[in-house]
Amino acid sequence: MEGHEGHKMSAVGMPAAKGAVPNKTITVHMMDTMKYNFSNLAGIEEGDIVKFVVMNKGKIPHEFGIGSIEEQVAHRKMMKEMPNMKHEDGSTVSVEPGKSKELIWQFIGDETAQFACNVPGHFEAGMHAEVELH
Ligand SMILES: [Cu+2]
Repeated sequence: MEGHEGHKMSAVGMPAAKGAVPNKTITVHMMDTMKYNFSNLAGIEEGDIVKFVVMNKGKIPHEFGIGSIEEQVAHRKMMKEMPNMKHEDGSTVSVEPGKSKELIWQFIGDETAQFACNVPGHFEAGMHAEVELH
């Protein structure tokens, strides 16, 4: 990623610093119907540190990744080229069926943040959600 200073790894923020205290917690259920069910997605604001508790309620693996729309496009392209790759880089968690993981993210910037499952075919089937940062 070019043009970003500091530790900002994405156009929509970065993983929260160690010890940072989340000011919001959002539960995410990942469903085999290719849907995310969020406990509360409204009201994420720039500067928020959000703890996402990501649970896979389905029978197949799913991903929960945070990025700008452009970053998610690039991510999906990579996943298609390396289909067996488990992608975990601070902005994404892969969760096996019945398991859960946490991802703590600090939202920075004013682009649209997109949450996406980039397992091949899932995004296209509707497994994504967007939130405007204000
Ligand atoms: Cu999925």
